[in-house]
Amino acid sequence: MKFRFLALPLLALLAAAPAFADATVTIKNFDYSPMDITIKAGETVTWKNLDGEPHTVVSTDGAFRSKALDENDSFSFKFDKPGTYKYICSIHPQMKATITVK
Ligand SMILES: [Cu+2]
Repeated sequence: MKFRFLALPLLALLAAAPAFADATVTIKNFDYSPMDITIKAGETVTWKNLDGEPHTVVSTDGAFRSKALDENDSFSFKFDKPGTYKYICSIHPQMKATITVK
């Protein structure tokens, strides 16, 4: 019987989680974290900005481009093709990171 009391909050947690994100990159202190991640083709990366400054996520070869993300905004992109995807923040071009898709 105890299980019933546990199951409801657990289901609520699952429903609240973004089911589409296979990997998450946080943006904090003008850095992407982790800076380099490897995922599988078909997976989705979600970036979330935790800085008070706006940041963007812009592929250097044009594969994806976010709008300016304010604090706590997020951006997701699904990577269908294997490859190495370098990206920068277009507002602070010294911010660089890479997604590797296998
Ligand atoms: Cu930035």
